[in-house]
Amino acid sequence: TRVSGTSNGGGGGGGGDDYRQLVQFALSASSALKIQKGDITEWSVDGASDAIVNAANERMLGGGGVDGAIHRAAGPELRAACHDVPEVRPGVRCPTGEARITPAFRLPVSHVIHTVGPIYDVDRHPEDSLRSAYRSCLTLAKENNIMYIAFPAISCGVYGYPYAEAATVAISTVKEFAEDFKEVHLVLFLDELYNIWLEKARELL
Ligand code: AR6
Repeated sequence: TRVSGTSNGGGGGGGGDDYRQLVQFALSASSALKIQKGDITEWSVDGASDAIVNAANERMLGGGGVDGAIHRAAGPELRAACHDVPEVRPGVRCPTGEARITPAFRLPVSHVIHTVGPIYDVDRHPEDSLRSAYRSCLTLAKENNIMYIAFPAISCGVYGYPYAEAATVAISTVKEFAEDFKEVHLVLFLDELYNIWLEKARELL
């Protein structure tokens, strides 16, 4: 159910929502899924318990893509906080499909939830792993009383997950948590990805 084309939730730096092309779908009577273009490091909801998700790797000490952008914007304190996350085995702080939470430091949100999606061509069950990554983030967010959460397209960059298949996993998993959040945002950096995910949402919601 498409509810409307605009909203005042999320985003940073003021201005209207038009440039983000924000489209809103109802998940339940009191919650919405919002799809928009943009840079997730600028996303926040004023005065609310909010978090962004980082598409990290198992070491959890930064990297390229959205991970690099988040670490640059959060400042060196984020790397230190990640370093403090205990290793579950040598070099692994967050196994694929799991999630860990840290403060967000210089970012405008209160927390960063770090997750690790599958490397599409290497993982033997990429769909299960991707679903598990989304579920782990949403579960951890819920445990921390986060009401507003924004995801990037986990695994859709260097990890090579096909865009449409990833959208199906993301949207269907978010739907399972419809009652638990006020707003779930999908913040998509690339036009092509945004167009495909929006089409998928119209199909599934
Ligand atoms: N805001 C929102 N989305 C972004 C941003 C941004 N600022 N920057 C990039 N994206 P990727 P992965 C999009 O490669 O595939 C890292 O090195 C990007 O266009 O960041 O899960 C980690 O350390 C793409 O659509 O993550 C890991 O080693 C999406 O974010 C590895 O990459 C995800 O692309 C994880 O690979």
